[in-house]
Amino acid sequence: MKKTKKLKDVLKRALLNQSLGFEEISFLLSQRDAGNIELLFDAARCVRNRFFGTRVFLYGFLYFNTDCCNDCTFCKYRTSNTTLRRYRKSSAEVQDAVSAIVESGVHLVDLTMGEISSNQHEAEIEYKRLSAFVRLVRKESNVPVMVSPGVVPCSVLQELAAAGASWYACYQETYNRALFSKTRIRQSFSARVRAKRQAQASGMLIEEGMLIGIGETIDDLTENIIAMRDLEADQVRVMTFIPQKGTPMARWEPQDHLQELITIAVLRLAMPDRLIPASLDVGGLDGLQRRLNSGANVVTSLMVPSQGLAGVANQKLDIEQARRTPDAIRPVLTSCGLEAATLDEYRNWLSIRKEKYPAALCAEKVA
Ligand code: SAM
Ligand code: MD0
Ligand code: SF4
Repeated sequence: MKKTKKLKDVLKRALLNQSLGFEEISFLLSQRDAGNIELLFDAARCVRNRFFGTRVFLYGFLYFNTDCCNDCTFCKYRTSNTTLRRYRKSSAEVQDAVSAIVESGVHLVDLTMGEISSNQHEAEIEYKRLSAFVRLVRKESNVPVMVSPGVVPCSVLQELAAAGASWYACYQETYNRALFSKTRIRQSFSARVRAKRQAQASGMLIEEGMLIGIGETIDDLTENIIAMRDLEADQVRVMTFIPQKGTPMARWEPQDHLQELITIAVLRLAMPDRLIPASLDVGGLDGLQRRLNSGANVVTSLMVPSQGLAGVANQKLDIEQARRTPDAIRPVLTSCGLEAATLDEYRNWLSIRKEKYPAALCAEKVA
């Protein structure tokens, strides 16, 4: 009873647009009672609707090169996983895939690849290809572009921004340095943060993200949310870790996704005006409604069938069945009282957000 009273007080503060501190965020993340969790979701939906109305943005996902030099313990695409069939799509294949995903009606194309070791000739070729793909999407459509190449040199970020990329996505996964070193093994924590700041300074918006179920505590999740807010990330995501065959974490207990839903709601209350994804890559079409009902306002990892492209957390789930397309998700949006935005509405949101945080101001943040 006392807990419900405290919960109502914290939710009231969030609904009044007051900033939540560490203790409040951690208290919200710890909710376990079904009735209290519903109160949390109600508040998150209310805040989302206040900032975004009934409109949802749709992101297409295009994983064009699944080679990777890194060895993240949670990821199927880690370099040590030799059981995997990898692909590197040709320019012609990427062109076809871009046309198909743009035609399906998405508001953004997310060009994703594994990380390439930085001082190789190969890397230069792949970065040039990525810039060319950004230019291709911009030339052939009005659709904004996100790039997800992992950590890349500052000059590459500048080139991607010049090519017309609006977004740089790079997920820290955790702000607990020890847990980072255990999972993103042999990678630099600070280089990953720095890349995001450099992207901001180059004029791109940034997406930050965290994983649930990799050995973190509630305090770690709280720190993640505060770090995302301090970074002024424009889009903030949380995904449940899905165990992958052929990796060191293959036998980890699969999670029930409830902590992800709670965390989506808390992200919404802590950062009301940010974009928050419901990823089809984690829970497929069946998992979409509950993610939207937790306060998400973007659907990510939309893909069209017959392109020979893979997802990340789930390589195949729902793709060839055409259950990850704008048409397939529309009834779910309707059932949540939501609808797809227009492309103009999305472009407007982007330009307003970019004006608020001009690159010149962000440049001061680069260490
Ligand atoms: N290679 C780039 C990088 O790591 O930044 C971009 C693509 S990477 C595959 C995109 C994200 O997928 C990772 O940052 C991680 O959050 C997520 N991911 C990878 N493996 C996952 C898994 N098994 N379950 C859930 N999410 C996963
Ligand atoms: C997603 N599978 O949206 C994609 C991916 C990378 N920027 C995004 C994790 O869920
Ligand atoms: Fe490579 Fe990204 Fe997977 Fe890590 S998460 S192994 S960097 S593809």
